[in-house]
This record gives sequence, structure tokens and C-alpha cells, in this order.
Amino acid sequence: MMQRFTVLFLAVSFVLLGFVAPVPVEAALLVKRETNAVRFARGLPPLPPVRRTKTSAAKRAEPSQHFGATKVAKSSTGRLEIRWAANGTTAGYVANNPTTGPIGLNLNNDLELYVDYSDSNLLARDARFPAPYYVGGHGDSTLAAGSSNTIEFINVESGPTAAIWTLDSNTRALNATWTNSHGSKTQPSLAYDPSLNALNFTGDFTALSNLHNPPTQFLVHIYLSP
Ligand SMILES: *[C@@H]1O[C@H](CO)[C@@H](O)[C@H](O)[C@H]1NC(C)=O
Ligand SMILES: *[C@@H]1O[C@H](CO)[C@@H](O)[C@H](O)[C@H]1NC(C)=O
Ligand SMILES: CC(=O)N[C@H]1CO[C@H](CO)[C@@H](O)[C@@H]1O
Repeated sequence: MMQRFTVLFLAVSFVLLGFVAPVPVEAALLVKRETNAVRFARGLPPLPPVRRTKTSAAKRAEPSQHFGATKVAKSSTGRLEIRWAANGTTAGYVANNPTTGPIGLNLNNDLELYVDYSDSNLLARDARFPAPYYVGGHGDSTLAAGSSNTIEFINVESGPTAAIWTLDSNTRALNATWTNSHGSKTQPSLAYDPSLNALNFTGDFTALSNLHNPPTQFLVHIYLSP
């Protein structure tokens, strides 16, 4: 019924336009306008407006899970990519180094470490260094706002100093939650010291970087990359 009507309607439109072709834009607009008029006559609401810009279409295509809480991945595998917070470019990948383990980046043609992420843990695959094989934090210092204290980013036994990670399934960012020995929790930042090629957690990156002028520590973010 509707189809037949549309065909008829198109025919009428062409007659009205006097078969002057090609006039695709006007024809389309006319059909659209008249169609809404017809819809009104039949007691229907107007058709939704045409989306004209690429931007609005792109915005609609974005997954709605960006809003609200982080979408957490259950398990995944990848390399540990370190990006400079200052500009988002890759500083390097955590190394699978036979002597220093995973404390630094693969600067000297070291192999990159692959890890399995699950249950808040990062477990090294094919580690070339001796056990332990989880990637986490080691140290007795208390991490807190206002304190330059650090905890080493290093290979650890399974347990509370290993099960600290959350993987954002959208951005692939790994976020740590560190529990201090007296029980307080903090979401530490990661600092990279290029001169030591070492990563450390800190509760207050500003306090840590203020220790040296010029600073020796750089704020970085860690991602699980394919
Ligand atoms: C990004 O920032 C880091 C740290 O400040 C710097 O060493 C590096 O050169 C920067 N890279 C680019 C491409 O700007
Ligand atoms: C997780 O880490 C990323 C990059 O380090 C950061 O941008 C993001 O805000 C963090 N998310 C949460 C929930 O802390
Ligand atoms: C500032 C700081 O605490 N740096 C430490 C980071 O971690 C390495 C090894 O993992 C230590 O040697 C540094 O002293």
C-alpha cells in the first residue's frame, strides 16, 4: 500500500517537475517535504531530520559505554606499552630482560615482555628472567598524596602486590590500585626514570618530580597492547 503510494507520488512529482532532469537535489527535497506532508495528513509524526554532517554521524557511532564507569576486561594478552603522559607517544615496551626482569623498557634490543592479564594480575609469558613471574609492585613505602615515596614496578609473587591491575577494555589502559601495609588504598601514578631505565609507582607524581631540578622522572601511562 505504502509502496504503491510512493511510486504514484514519485510519478506525480516528476510530472510536477515537468521531467526536467537532472534535478536530484530539488527532487529529493520535494519528495521528502511532501512525504512529511502526507504523513501529517495521515496523523503520523514527521520523519526524523536528515543528519547532514559527518560529525554528528560519527558521534552517534561512538559506543555508549564511554559514559559512566570504566568497562573492565576479564582477560587478555599483550605487551606492556609505556606512553609519555606529556604527549601520548610510545616511550617503549616493558622488557623481558634476563637479568633485570621487567623493571625497564626494551631500549637495547631487549625482547618485549608478553603478559597474560586476568583476575587483576599480569603474568609474564615465556619469561627470560628467574621467578617470580607476576608484574606488580615491591616496597615498604606508603604511597599517598603529598608524598614522593615510590614502590618499584617489578616482578613479584602472586598475592596482594601482584593483583593490583584493572584493564580498561576500551582504551586498553592498565590502572593500578595499591594497598599500603596499613590498609589505605591509592591509585598510584607510574613514573619512568630514563637514566635508570626503571619504572616506579608513586602516590604523588608532582612531589616525586619536585625532588630533582631538572626532573629525572617522567609521568607515563601503561597500556596492554597487541
Ligand atoms: C614526548 O614526551 C617525552 C617526555 O617529556 C619526550 O622525551 C619525548 O621526546 C616527547 N616526544 C614527542 C614526539 O614529542
Ligand atoms: C586509567 O589510566 C589511564 C591512563 O593512565 C587514565 O587516563 C585513566 O584516567 C585511568 N582511569 C581510571 C579509572 O583511573
Ligand atoms: C625514585 C625511585 O624510587 N627510583 C627507583 C625505581 O625503581 C628502581 C628499580 O626498580 C630503583 O632502582 C630506583 O631507585
